Amino acid sequence: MSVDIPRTPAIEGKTLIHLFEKMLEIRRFEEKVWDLFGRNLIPGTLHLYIGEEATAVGVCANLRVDDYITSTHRGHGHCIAKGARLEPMMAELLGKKTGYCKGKGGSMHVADASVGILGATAVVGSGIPIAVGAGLSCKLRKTDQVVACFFGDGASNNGTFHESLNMAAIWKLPIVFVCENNLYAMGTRISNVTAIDNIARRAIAYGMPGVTVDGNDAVDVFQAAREAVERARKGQGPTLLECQTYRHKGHSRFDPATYRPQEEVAEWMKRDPIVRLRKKLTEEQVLSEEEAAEIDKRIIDEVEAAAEFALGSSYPELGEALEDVFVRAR
Ligand SMILES: Cc1ncc(C[n+]2csc(CCOP(=O)(O)OP(=O)(O)O)c2C)c(N)n1
Ligand SMILES: [Mg+2]
Repeated sequence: MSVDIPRTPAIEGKTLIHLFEKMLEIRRFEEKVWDLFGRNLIPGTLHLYIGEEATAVGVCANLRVDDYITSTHRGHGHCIAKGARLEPMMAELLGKKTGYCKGKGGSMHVADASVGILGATAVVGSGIPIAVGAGLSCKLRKTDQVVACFFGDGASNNGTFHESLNMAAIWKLPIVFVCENNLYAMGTRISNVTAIDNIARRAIAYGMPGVTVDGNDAVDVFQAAREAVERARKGQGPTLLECQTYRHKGHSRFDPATYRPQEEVAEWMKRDPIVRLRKKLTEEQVLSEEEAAEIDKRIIDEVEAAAEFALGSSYPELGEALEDVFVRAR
């Protein structure tokens, strides 16, 4: 089914529906974990991606299963968008044995090598050099795989960002550096720590294209990422893609985010990426209201089933604490 949308004639209806479904999957998953956390069923903390879904989904919709991503402390959305399954995701967050890391990693350490998720990490900026290593591996193995590297505006002031982009550009590595500029690094507003408005301008210094898009518009992100992924796949090197977005919640589950002006929050709430895409889909008759509601209902059921699976799973045994931590030397 093709739809005629200004500026996006090449995007098929089925792709738009895929973007909508994946964003909803992330949103409903995180709403559920917000609830479970409140019931003291999730240890540690959570960094929710609610509000930023269009970025992960728009980028990952251009990737193949054998392409790679690196993720961050705010990684649930990246992992779900790249194809992580809800059941082991949920179980990992609850610290259960059936989780992706057997319950020993938690929210900030989800990985699934079978779909190219090289891992989330709690150390800000540390995924960026890992993406460079993965990109170098793709190049040396002469595959046409691509790496999407997600990181925040805060991470872009870390030394690893500058060193990694420089190296990736010199070696023309197949990487899309995706900066999720949500205006804050914990409680620090970007204008207090970054002298330029658009982080994408930094690409000039490393001799690669830099593109800024509306990170709350899944179609805009999808199109810009498509170009960047194609460049990378053709051996033309990395791109810096800045997606301007906003988290609806605080930095973590413990943060009431009182440092953000109410008017700013209200303004961004009006730009909710899921509401926007749903409106576009129904107005352009790609989906009826009933079909959109049915998709949402199906996803809520899938998330509920994942939660039941996780709640019904066992915790790891104490004796397993050090398993999978060290490799025995031969
Ligand atoms: C190396 C390092 N420094 C500081 C921290 C504490 N910390 C955790 S998240 C965060 C802010 C990150 O901001 P940003 O990169 O913009 O990502 P966002 O949380 O906005 O998605 C900081 C400073 C950390 N985890 N690692
Ligand atoms: Mg940020």
